[in-house]
Amino acid sequence: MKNASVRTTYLKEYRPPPFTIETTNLHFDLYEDHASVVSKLLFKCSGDSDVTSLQLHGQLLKLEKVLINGQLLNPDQYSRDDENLTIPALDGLLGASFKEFLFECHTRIEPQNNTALEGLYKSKKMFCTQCEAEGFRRITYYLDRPDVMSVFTTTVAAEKAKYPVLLSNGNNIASGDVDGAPGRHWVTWEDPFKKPSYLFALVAGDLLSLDDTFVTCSDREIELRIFVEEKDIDKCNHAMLSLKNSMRWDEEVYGREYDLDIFMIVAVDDFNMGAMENKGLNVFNTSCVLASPQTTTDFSFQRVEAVVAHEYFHNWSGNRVTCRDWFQLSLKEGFTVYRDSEFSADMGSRTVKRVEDVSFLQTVQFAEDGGPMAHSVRPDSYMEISNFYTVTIYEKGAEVVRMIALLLGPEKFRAGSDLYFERHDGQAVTTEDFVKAMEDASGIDLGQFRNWYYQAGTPVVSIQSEFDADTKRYTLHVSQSCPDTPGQSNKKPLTVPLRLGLLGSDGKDLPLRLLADDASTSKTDRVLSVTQEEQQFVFEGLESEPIPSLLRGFSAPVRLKYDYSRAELLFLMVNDSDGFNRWNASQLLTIGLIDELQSDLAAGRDLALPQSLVDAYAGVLDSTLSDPSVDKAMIAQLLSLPTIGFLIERSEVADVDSIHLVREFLLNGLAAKFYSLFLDVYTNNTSDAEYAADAVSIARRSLKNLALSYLMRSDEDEAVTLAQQQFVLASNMTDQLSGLRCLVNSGAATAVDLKRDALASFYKQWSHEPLVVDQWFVVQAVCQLPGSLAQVKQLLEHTDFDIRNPNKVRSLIGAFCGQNHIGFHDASGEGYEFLADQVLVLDTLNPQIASRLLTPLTRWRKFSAKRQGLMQSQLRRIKAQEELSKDLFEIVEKSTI
Ligand code: B3K
Ligand code: ZN
Repeated sequence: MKNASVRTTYLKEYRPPPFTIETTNLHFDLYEDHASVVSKLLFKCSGDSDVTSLQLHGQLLKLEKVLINGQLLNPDQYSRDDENLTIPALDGLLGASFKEFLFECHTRIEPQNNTALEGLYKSKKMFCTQCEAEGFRRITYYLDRPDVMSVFTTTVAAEKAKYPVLLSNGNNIASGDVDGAPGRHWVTWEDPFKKPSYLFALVAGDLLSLDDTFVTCSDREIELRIFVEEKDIDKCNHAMLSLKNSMRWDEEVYGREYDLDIFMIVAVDDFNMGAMENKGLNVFNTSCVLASPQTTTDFSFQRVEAVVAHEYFHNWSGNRVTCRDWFQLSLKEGFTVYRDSEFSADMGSRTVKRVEDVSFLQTVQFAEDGGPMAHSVRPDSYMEISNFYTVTIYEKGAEVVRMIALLLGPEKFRAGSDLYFERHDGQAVTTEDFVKAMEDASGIDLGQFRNWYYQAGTPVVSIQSEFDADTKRYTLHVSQSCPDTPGQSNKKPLTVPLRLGLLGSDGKDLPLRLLADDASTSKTDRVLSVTQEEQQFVFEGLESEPIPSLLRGFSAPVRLKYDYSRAELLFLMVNDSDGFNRWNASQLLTIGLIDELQSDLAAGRDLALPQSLVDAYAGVLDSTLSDPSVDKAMIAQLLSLPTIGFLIERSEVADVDSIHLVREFLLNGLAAKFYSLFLDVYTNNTSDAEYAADAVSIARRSLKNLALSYLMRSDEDEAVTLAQQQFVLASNMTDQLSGLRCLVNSGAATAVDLKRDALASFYKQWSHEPLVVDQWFVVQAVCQLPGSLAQVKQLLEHTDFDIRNPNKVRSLIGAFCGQNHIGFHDASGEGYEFLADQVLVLDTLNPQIASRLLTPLTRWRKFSAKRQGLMQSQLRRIKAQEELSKDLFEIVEKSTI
């Protein structure tokens, strides 16, 4: 598309559709060089609409014919452009007072040439679809908007030998051989639930399935089927177990029962994101379904569980109740991420899950909120909706729902979700409808709270404390503000739920008696509602000055400013009854130390390993070695320094080299100081038990492999040997890959040959497993030693690298630019130039992937003037191209100055 013709869509322009589509009847004939699609749509005029023209969405379609009520239209009775088919005078065709009509059109498409992976396309040998958000219009002409919900009947016909499995949404109601076409067969599927076109799906391929059943709370037996290529059939058990756990959890926690008689998942290799919740027929990236101990890391096992749950939960939060328009995307995504994160918390360690989610939010969403693409959870405008599947819509949206749950409490929140599902079942609604249901069911006013949906930017909450020994009163002075973001200034105050406790000198929680309260309260943990720009909370009855534990569990997605002393942080690390805040105290302590060391470095002073960090590590190591019952995943978190990505995000101006240097200094210092303790941790946590993906075993491996990474920082040959042995002897991918990662990142002279051999043997062992090859690319792309860009460029030429496959692009280019900060931000600017080159190539093939890949360049504001200049010049180089996709144009347009 010509850049100049890209239009912005505004929420304020929303109008209800002039027609509904009562029934949608589709017939697909799939061939190797094209697919023909016949669609028959029963349109009804909505309400008292007197619209007489029909405008349908459609892109890249070859139109063969159009009929209205069986009557063939002449080309002069309709018009077409790149985006629409318009029939200007329906009244002329149907008479003035028509109420409904049957629209039929015959189109052709070329799935085999569809590299954008939107609409109907081929992934290896199979046909599949991706229609959210606006992919259905690449299949046939339609009112491709989520507030048009229709009952779909779909027939798929194809060659039987190549495509024995033909699937679509709902129930299989008929099948047979195609008359007069030997070797071809067809299947008809009917979905009884009305749905928008974005939830349509079709799959045709040579697939096997793992089958199981689930008996619902009302005793209905549901057929569960996971379809994969034959070679992967032994890798579906974990996804199946995750699915059954999700189905049970949604019944128990939300009272939601599955509705159709069959639920299917299909795994495909080429997919733009993780998975898609099409009604009754979820399509998944293989990376989010397949799992086996030998080929899949613990991280991916957990991701499979989370994504299976997420897509399953959409059946209610998204499908039964869907979005009125795409500005409401967080209605389904924020709520569903909240649901899946609570599910994962219930399946594993709640505190560790919270730590992981908050770290991700603080690193990635805070960065988005502070950058040129900052937008609110319910945006007001977009150029390309695909660009709005963001961490703000998903993760901040989930935090907003989490705050509602906290403000309402569990019973009222459940009453609110029950009311929401009951009131809006079968409807396409707004975030406002969601909040209203929560208010109506709870009687709690969320008026001011709604600003969380409308205002972009990360609020800052600053707190100062004051103790008066005479009155025994402790006062918290709380203020809040929110920075300006593109197009939004002068933000209003928000309702910020501030969960907190106060610790006495014995480390115990003290009763929290607010001045206005009934003095008999013995609560030691409570949620304050901060609603004003400046506010005070006075606690009474305190014998001595307490230490506050603020924003427990990260009760609101804000930047909290409170001036803790180092001693207070060490005290909270040990004593806070809130596990999340124990971790947070350790992070705050380390961040303060890193800041100081960066100043030392800038001033040319020698760096010294801070004693408080040594003390903190000694305490944590001691607790894990002396008490085998501690949560090892939590210990691993406490022994990990903040990531470079996180440290960049929280810097005013990020000096990547200094951050990297200081971080390496600390890691090496801690590794040397605690070598023998890390060796004990490593040995104690090594096990030859059979692999299990349960929370305890995953935690044990995460701690063991963290210990190994510290050991590798020593110059000891012993450590290199340990990594080498683990790499060779590992019985699971988590351990094997950890061994490989340690060797690849080792600067030890003894490791040079070992790492080359290890990379070669790993590839040889796993070259037949695409998802493992992806990991092999990632390990090399994120290598922290000099020369990684040259290595990445070389790997672009590898036979297994395929720029058309999003997983490969993410594993090599995405991992280098997004995670290898020291490589990507090389002072020469070569990393930036490399990304711009790749994005331009990709934009002609797959615009969604191209625009997403560009994200690291849009973060230019965080860096020094020199780097800003280099990054900007690459963005401008992209913008200077005349024909960019809408996706890429929107990002460069908004992020260049
Ligand atoms: N709803 C899909 C995302 C679709 C993205 C389209 N560009 C997956 C999910 O969030 O569940
Ligand atoms: Zn989702």
